[in-house]
Amino acid sequence: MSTPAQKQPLRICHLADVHLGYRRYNRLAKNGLNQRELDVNVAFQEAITRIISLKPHATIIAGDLFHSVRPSNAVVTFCFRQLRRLAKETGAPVIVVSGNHETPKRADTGSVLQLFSEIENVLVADASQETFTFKDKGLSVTCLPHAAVANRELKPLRADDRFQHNVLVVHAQVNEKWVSDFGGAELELKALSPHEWDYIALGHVHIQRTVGLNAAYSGSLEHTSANIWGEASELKGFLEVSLPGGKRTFHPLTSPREVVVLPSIDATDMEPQALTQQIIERGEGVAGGLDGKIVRLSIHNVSRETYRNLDHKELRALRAKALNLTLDIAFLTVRPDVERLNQAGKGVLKDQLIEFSKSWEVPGVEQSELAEVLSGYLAKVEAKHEAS
Ligand SMILES: [Mn+2]
Repeated sequence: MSTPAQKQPLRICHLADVHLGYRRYNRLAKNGLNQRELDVNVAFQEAITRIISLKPHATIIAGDLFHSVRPSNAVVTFCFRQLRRLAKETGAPVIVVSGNHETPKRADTGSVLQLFSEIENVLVADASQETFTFKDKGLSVTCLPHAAVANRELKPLRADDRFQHNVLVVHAQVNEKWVSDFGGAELELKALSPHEWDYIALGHVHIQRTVGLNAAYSGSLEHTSANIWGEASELKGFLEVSLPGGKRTFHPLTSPREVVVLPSIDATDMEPQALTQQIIERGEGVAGGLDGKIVRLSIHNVSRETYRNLDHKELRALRAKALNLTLDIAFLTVRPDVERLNQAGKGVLKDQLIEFSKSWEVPGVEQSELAEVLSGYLAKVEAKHEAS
């Protein structure tokens, strides 16, 4: 006789895409770590502390806990201590599912995540479809790590009726919307039998989004996407999910570094000095100051000459204030006068040149002689141009 499912409500914390070990820009923190790597650690630590204070019945990490297959010893140690703290202080299971970033290409490399399964109450699904059950909570959690989805090794997805709460965890790009990272396995929501589950915890998309009625991405904990600018205004955090019912509360973090996209500048006909001034005004106009932020400013239609003559010393001083200031310069590709000459065609240009030369007076030189000399030069230039 099977044990009847216990009728108790549960609260689950769902986070994903932590990307521990992510590094960008060449700023170092006081302890020698890359500043952005440290930022990601701080965000993870904040998330763990806040989850502990919520006392959930389980925590799910839906993939990309690490940014790479072989994270540094330092960040593995940091992660080990944070997961041990979470498992110990919540006294509840922590389920870790592998994402595309930490999944090795070759199975014999082994996953770094297996190490954490040595912590009491931490369960890891790194390579294949697995189901973890918790009788005392009436909870069954089925996990689809990246490798299981990418290898198309999906077993039939069915909820287990002996448990009151059935949760599915998947690291994949579900439907084509909101692509924020490459290398994810692609799936349609209907392939996950969504009606079977009380909740589907998704990882891979770095912004918090709901997919269908009972599935959601919690988003990343910091700005670690391939295109951080496109997601600059999105809050970073984790979800708290109540079962049954699947009511979700998003808990935004306070620690993630601010990413700012400034209004672009059209530099057409702008003198170097004026352009330098406008870049500085834009930079200093950032609400709350530029200090420590990650900022992008796009400038269109800049001629190479104007760019060379910008006040680079002043711009370096401006850049030093931000953690990173990216000037995205789109150079003018075609100079209008060259274009006009090209359109004119050879014969036309020669006629125009000779016509124009009639207004010149060169002492001791006949008009016809001048026309001949000019035609000769033009022929030489054209021959050189065709040879190149
Ligand atoms: Mn990711």
